[in-house]
Amino acid sequence: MKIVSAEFLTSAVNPGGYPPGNLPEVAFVGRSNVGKSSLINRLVNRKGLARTSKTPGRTQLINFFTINDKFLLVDLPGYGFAKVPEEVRAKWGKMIEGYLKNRETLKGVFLLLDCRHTPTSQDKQMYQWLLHYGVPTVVAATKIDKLSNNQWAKQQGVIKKTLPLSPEHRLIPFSSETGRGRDELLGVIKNWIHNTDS
Ligand SMILES: Nc1nc2c(ncn2[C@@H]2O[C@H](COP(=O)(O)OP(=O)(O)OP(=O)(O)O)[C@@H](O)[C@H]2O)c(=O)[nH]1
Ligand SMILES: [Mg+2]
Repeated sequence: MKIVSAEFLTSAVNPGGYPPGNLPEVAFVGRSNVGKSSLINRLVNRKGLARTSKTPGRTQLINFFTINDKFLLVDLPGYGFAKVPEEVRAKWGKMIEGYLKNRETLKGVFLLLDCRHTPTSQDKQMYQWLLHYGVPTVVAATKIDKLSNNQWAKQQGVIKKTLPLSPEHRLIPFSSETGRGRDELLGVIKNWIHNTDS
């Protein structure tokens, strides 16, 4: 799939602020700092489109981007950031869950995990939640440029076992630094927005 245009559409906190649901949508979830916004920028090859930061907790709203005037990519706040006050975290949790549960045009979700880390209880919970609600899901391991092939060979076993990853689900290594995994993710998106299996 060729990306010919990518534009910021709007930000929202709750359903009242979502854009009209007239295009298919794909969303990205994962811990704060896992690389959601960077991944979106790399997918569309536009560095500053989604705001990124070294400090976790950068993305605090649901951000919608229009791609090729055909579909939307949705950047969600991250979960699990300890430095955010409890009530703010609860608000973000509600924001994320409310979006995932109620958005009718949502065609699929990428759950992002840092390739170097063992999935946390919140990662596991998010994965189970997506399975429970039957949301088409693909897991991607971010920052793959930080591991050697050998390290990744070991670490992917840990991730698969800890989550635990369902046999029908893929685990795609991705790097927003090198672009590894980009074509695979675009292929998944293409399938989702055309409503076929992935
Ligand atoms: N080496 C490397 N660094 C990455 C990669 N992806 C993201 N980063 C870095 O990780 C940090 C966090 O990236 P973001 O894209 O802002 O992460 P996020 O998941 O959107 O974070 P929140 O908005 O806080 O939830 C930044 O310093 C990025 O430069 C990657 O593939 N490789
Ligand atoms: Mg972000």
